[in-house]
Amino acid sequence: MITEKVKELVSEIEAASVTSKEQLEAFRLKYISKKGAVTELFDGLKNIPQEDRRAVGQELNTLKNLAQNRFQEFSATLENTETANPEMLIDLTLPVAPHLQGSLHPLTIVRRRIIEIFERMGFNVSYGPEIEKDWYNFSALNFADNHPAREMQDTFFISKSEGEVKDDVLLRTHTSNVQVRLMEKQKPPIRSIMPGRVFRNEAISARAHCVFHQVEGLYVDKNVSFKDLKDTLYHFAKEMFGKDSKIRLRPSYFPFTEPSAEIDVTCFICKGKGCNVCKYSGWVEIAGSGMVDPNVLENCGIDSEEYTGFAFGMGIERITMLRYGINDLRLFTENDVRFLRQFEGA
Ligand code: 2U9
Repeated sequence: MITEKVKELVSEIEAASVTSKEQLEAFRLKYISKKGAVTELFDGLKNIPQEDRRAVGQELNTLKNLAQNRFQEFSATLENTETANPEMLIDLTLPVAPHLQGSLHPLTIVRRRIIEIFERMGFNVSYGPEIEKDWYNFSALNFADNHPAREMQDTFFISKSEGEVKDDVLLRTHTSNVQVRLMEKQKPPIRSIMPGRVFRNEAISARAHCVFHQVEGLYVDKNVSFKDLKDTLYHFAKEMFGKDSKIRLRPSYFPFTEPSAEIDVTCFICKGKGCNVCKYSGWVEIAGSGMVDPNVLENCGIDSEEYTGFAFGMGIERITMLRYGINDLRLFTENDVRFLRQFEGA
């Protein structure tokens, strides 16, 4: 009787399969635990006649070993499959790791905004080379032969000629080379802005850098007037710095424009009351500008009797520093993430 029960259990245990912790525990309870089937059979051993007890005891021991070995096998396989399958180890109830979003560089944010404002006024965007010939950077723009910008201490030269003929090659000191190239190949009307990188031979400090960014602009057509220049820059200032902004023009001098003017905007930090950004004047300088000198138009193949034009130029670093209250130019190139992260979502 007991031998039949043992045979039954042996085939049951051999056929058993366990694929989860719950099934493993059920197996343990059913066969191995103090109240399990094997223990129950051992308890019945005392009712077996003395002469058979030894043989049955051996059968029961074999059964007990089988149950324990199967239990060990099952728990080893379960452990292996759990570690081999990493998904089993992921705690799906944990909060998700924060998703770090990159941010645009502040100079990119401001350059894009400047472009957007002028595009809405009908300007397109033009680009040109950073390595340039003397003609496009200086001579066409009316720079005198002895102008200080042509000296080594102000401009990075790639090659410099010794004699009369100016065939110097240099890193452009402004994006005005793009205007010259544009006028050479396109008849007016021309209404374009020129964003780009420019180079000057300066020692790096909080206020100066040897590489910086400009946006220049040019509008050439019949009857373009100084009023058009004023209206355009007034609209730009309102869009860029707030609708209550006012502008003022101060007389200035550039070789390529006549008359020339510096453009100031009412300080958008203190609203004109006076603060350390505007040095207690209520105004901050944002651009230079003027009517394109007739000599420059002629140098670029445009009839100065028929056409007039205005031009302007601004430093993107300067506008960005004003807008975000940044006090050191070097922050733009150091790539310190503590600085850059402040522009997330801007
Ligand atoms: C052509 C004709 C005229 C471009 C101009 C300025 C005034 C100017 C400075 C602002 C700050 C450069 O970044 S900065 O240092 N620029 O003041 N630029 S008018 O006039 C031109 C350009 C090209 C053919």
